[in-house]
Amino acid sequence: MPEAPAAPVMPETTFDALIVGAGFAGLYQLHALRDRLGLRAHVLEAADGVGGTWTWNRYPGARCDSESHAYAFYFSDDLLQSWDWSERYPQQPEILRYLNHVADRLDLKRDITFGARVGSARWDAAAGLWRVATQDGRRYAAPFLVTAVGCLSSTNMPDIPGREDFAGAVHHTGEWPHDGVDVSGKRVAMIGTGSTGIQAAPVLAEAAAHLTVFQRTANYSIPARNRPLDDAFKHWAKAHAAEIRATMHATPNGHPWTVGPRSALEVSAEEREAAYAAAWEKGGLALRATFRDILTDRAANDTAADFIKARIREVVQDPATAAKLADIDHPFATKRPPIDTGYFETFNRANVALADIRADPIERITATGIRLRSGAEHAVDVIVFATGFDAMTGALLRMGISGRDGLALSDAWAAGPRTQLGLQVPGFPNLFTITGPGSPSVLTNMPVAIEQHVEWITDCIAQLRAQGRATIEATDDAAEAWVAHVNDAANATLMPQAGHSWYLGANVPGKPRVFMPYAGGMARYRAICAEVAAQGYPGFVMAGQAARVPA
Ligand code: NA7
Repeated sequence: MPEAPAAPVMPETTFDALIVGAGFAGLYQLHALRDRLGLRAHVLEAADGVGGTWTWNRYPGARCDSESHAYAFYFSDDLLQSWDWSERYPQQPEILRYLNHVADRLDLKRDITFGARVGSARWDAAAGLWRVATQDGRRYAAPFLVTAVGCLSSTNMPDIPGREDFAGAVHHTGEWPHDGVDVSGKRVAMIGTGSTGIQAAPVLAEAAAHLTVFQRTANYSIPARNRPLDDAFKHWAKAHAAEIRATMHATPNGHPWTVGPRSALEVSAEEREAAYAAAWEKGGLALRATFRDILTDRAANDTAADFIKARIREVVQDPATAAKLADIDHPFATKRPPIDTGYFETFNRANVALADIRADPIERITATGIRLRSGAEHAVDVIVFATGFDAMTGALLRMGISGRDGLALSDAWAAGPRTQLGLQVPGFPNLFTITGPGSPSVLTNMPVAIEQHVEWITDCIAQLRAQGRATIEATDDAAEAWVAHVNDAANATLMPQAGHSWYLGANVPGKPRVFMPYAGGMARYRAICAEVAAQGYPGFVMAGQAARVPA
């Protein structure tokens, strides 16, 4: 038989640095490497536009839980002064507009290739280059590879039997169709009650004929108290940008508020109740910062948990539904605490039902809907999977990264991610992971974490070049010590007590159970990273020869 003609090999384009992803992280990294260091930097982005997670998460009600004036770049006064947010919490389309504004203002799009999903990235030690190929065969090379792929970008689609039999439409919230989904007049099943499901349910309920929320784990949620921002606030935020930035840099979660100095247990019951009631009225994530020990002391946490459960029982009129929604099995804020706009109130609507799939699990999907173990059938037209992500490692492991001696990242991380500071992986020279596992990332207001990583990486590459070195790589010992420290930091909190959280990888079958984000706080982490740089990068090895470039 004649041999099939070999597929044509595409020419390789070489840059000084390749960046994967054009969300917050990739955009700032491109700007920093190109416009501060003068590198020929280039971004590969799978989507057809900038936006990262906000390109894909277009589900009804998609909104950021960080307050808009804090969910922005603070490295540039021009960007701060040239943008106005319209609401307390930004909606997905507005965030996309903001990121396009950033990309246009900094003239970034000319150095981004869209529609380029990375399929492999291989360290070529002889050439000192990362050789990167997109899934459709385009080839690139660069000495530096920076991943800016986000922590929550690889969707978790549960393998429920019978999905292919379903005659209706199936959508995951994290891959929502760009032109929307019309649920009017339809019966909708929504599986999942994390931040996403809690945002989507009220909006789906408004539009659909009927909504059934399938709850495996009951969840806390705090009212967002979203509202339009008035001019006075907009002026205040711009005039006080430096103070807001300083607060976000000083506080553990990178949000524009500080943690209350008192213990929840040192005040009277009345005072505590009043403090929680004030935080509930104000709305938003700051409730978890009412007292300093909510995340570290179980008895203190119980006071916050009991307060929220009492509010759920107050809001939800049907006592049986209220009992299921308030039957929460983990301490408050040990899983990502959602904030909502009318979530619990939604269950007072005549067209909304709650299915407790902890008590009666889903057995299979049928042609007409969802069948539970008891035999109960829910006939629906649309199934919405609000089932989250293969968080923090999923997107990195999907990229086919291999380092020195062909070491696959999936093998290096077989027992869980190992990094030095969440920034580098031993065996993978010149690879930097923005908001990688082992960094504060998802436990913080993301743009704050991203700015710190981008600036550290940029300074590090500048130092390397100034010293005439070609490569930098984390040492094995440093990664070992950092993983131990990440574990210690998690164990100093109550967070590992939520055994089914995605912080631990527990939501994805077969994923190693390792607490992935750094729970020691953004301010402490920032100080550690700064100290490492000031000390000449202990825990990293700089090697090889390159032309010296003044820093
Ligand atoms: P989350 O927080 O991972 O929530 C996913 C939800 O889906 C959660 O309620 C899960 O229940 C549920 N789930 C997951 N798999 C299943 C299966 N197989 N069957 C039933 N229910 C399931 O994802 P989100 O998208 O809501 O939020 C992710 C982050 O995005 C969020 O924290 C913000 O940072 C933005 P479980 O609790 O595992 O029992």
